[in-house]
Parts: sequence; structure tokens; C-alpha cells
Amino acid sequence: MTQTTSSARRAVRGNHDYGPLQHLDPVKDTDPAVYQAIMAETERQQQGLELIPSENYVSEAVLSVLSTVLTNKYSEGYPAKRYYGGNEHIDTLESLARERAKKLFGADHANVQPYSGSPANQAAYFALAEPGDTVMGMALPAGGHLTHGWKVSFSAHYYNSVQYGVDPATGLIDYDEVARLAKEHKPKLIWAGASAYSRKIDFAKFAQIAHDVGARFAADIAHISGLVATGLHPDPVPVADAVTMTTHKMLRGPRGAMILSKEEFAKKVDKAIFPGLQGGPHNQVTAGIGVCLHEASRPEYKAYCKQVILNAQTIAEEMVKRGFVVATGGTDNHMLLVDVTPKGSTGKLAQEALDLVNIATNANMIPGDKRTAFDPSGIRFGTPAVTTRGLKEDEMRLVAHWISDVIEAGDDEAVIQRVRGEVMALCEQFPLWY
Ligand code: DSN
Repeated sequence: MTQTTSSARRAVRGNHDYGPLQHLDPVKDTDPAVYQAIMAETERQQQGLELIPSENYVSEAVLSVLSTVLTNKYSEGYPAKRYYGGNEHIDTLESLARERAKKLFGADHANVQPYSGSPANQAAYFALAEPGDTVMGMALPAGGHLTHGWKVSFSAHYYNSVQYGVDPATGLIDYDEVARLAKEHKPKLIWAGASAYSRKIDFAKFAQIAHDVGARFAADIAHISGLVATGLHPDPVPVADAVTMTTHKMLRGPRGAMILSKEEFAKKVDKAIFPGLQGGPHNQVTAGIGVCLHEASRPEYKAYCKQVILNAQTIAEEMVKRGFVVATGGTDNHMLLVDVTPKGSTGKLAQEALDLVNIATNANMIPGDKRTAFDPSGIRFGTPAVTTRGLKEDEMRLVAHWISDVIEAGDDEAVIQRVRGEVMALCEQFPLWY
């Protein structure tokens, strides 16, 4: 998605004639309600800054394959082993995606069929543990994912979940504490990975802890997949029994997921996905995963990932200068967690105020948070989407100051109006191609 392409299109088509969405013309007449909602969402994405760290914009190539006849086909099974006829072309697409995933991540085996991140993680449990086994993962309030054993998830209902957190003072994973808990509880499976952790994760250390207690080790790299693929984050693939990830976050693919595994677990992983948990794969998504993996193998993608980190670090530095408390003092990756309570706000109030100025974020708990998950002390910011849009450090400085102005402004309508205007003007300068 280059700036030149987007600008050229808009020059020809005008700001609000969303050319690439012409394939929606048929639904305009048959279902205007759906059409209008899609157009409104397109406009929202155009006119706002997306700072939710788990979101991104797909390329035109990825979006185009999602709306194809591939959605018509049933393909239960795997390439050359299907339960339906007529799958020769689907086999080609799925094999391409699997081979590209293996090559990009240096994995023995790749399954590209999981419908999304939670089913992928469910399949990893199915492949690596037995119901009732003790499992260990990072607690949700500390930055872990629901499926890593949080109490409301299947992962705590069907497994005996032991949770580790972060050091409340530093916000960092305390590996000695993880090792101590592992020795005490003797889990069969240990998870590493997070949805809200801004520092590097030492996967080798986790693997050693798991090895020492005879546990299997799974890494969930949904958030940092791009950084791992490009060597900008320690790699779990050589040390983990299974590695799961969504494909729609930093990888800029369709909404889906993948599981990489060592050869030893390849059959178990495949069986866990089908027939264990899922039916037919979503072939249009498989094709989109293939395309995004191809895009991620190019040198431009590494440059993009480096910029993602620089952008997040720039926001963190500017917000610290404005007197905010950034968890762990900064970031090594694409996201940061900011405590907004010293400014008299809360996570929920700040998220709502930022919505008013077209900046999308999400309220999040911070390490040692005393507030509730519904209205926590923090906000989670991430830069994968704005970096895809072409924004760099100069724009990040502006963004950090707009965020700070809005959170400090409380009910000051003049500040809201000013910042909203400035955000929309910046979005006009960096249009999306949609
Ligand atoms: N919902 C994702 C996130 O926002 O981080 C995790 O699954």
C-alpha cells in the first residue's frame, strides 16, 4: 500500500468515491442496510487513527482474494487428503500457504486452517495436553490472553490452570517466579506470549523452565509475529513444541490463524484442528494467508516492522515527557501501556474521549492495577496500523501530544474539536487505499 498509489487513486476518484469497493455494487440494491454500514465503517477507518495494537490494514491483494469463489468450496481434510471432490485448486492454495509459513518462520510444520487465534490455541491444548492436566500461562490482567488459562475461558474449565503474572513494580515477567511455580505445580504445558506486554519475551528461558519440569512448551506470538519473522524479536520456533499466531495483526493478513510445530507434533496438531475442532477450512482466508506471507517475505516488510517499533517508542517517549506513566518505562515492540490515572482519568474515560477525536484505542489493565478490567487504569496503544498507513516519528510526536491533550482536557469541548480536526487533516494526508 504505497502513498503514491493511494494519492493517485484519490486524485482520480475523489475523497469519498471508494473505488476498490466497486465489487459491493450488487449489495447496494439488494441490501442497502448492510451496504451503508460497510461504507460507514470504511469512512471511519479512513478518517481516524487506529492505535489498537491488534489491528492493521490488509493490502489490496489480500482484500481481493477474500471476496472470491473460494468461499463456495468445502475442503475438509488437508491437501491431497480431502473428504470432498473438486479440491485440486484449493490444494494448490493451501500447500502454498503452508510452505510459505514454514519458510518464513523456519518451522518443520505449519497448519493454516485455524479459524482464528482462540481456536488455534484450543488446538494446541488438544495436541499437547490432556483434559484435566495442569497448565500454566500468563494471567489476563498481567497481559496474557484469555486462552492462556484465564478463569472465564475454556482453558481454565477443562484444564487445571496455574497463572503467572508480572512483577508489579517493574511490569516485567519474573522468570524466577515462573520457574518456582512450574516446580511447585508441575504443569504438563506452559504457555508464553501476551496481548499486552511491551518488552521482549525470553522464549528460550521459558523452554528451559518447561524442559526442567517435563512440560511441553507453546508460544503464542499473535501480537509479535512480524517481529519474530523478521528477526526483530527472539524466536520461539526452535525451542517451542508449538507456536500459534493470528494472521490479521502485524502479519497484515485476513482474520485467521496458524499453528507451527515441530515434526513430532505435526500429526497431532493437524488432527486437533480437523477433525478435532473444526470442519471445512475457510479457503478464501487460506488464500489471503498465502498472500500476506508472500508480502511478509519481502525486504520492505522488515523495514515496516522496524518502523512499527520506532513509532511505538516515539509515542512512549513523548507521553513520558508529558508526565504519563508508561508501564515498564517504554517498549521493545509495537505496543505500550500507559497509566492515565495520574492525570485524573481512567482507561474507560480516556478511551471514550479518544473516540471523540477519531483515535481508536482500548482501555487496559496495567501491571499491579487496582481498578477493574471494565474500567482499568490504563490505555493500550499500538502502532502496526498507523505504520502501514505511512506514519513515522514526526507524526507519532503529534499523535502523542493529541492523546495527551485530550486526556488532560477532561470535558473541554474546544480541545476535542481542535484535535478532531487535526486528526482528520492528518488522515487526509495519509489516505488508505480503500
Ligand atoms: N483480541 C486480541 C487483542 O486485542 O490483543 C487478542 O486476542
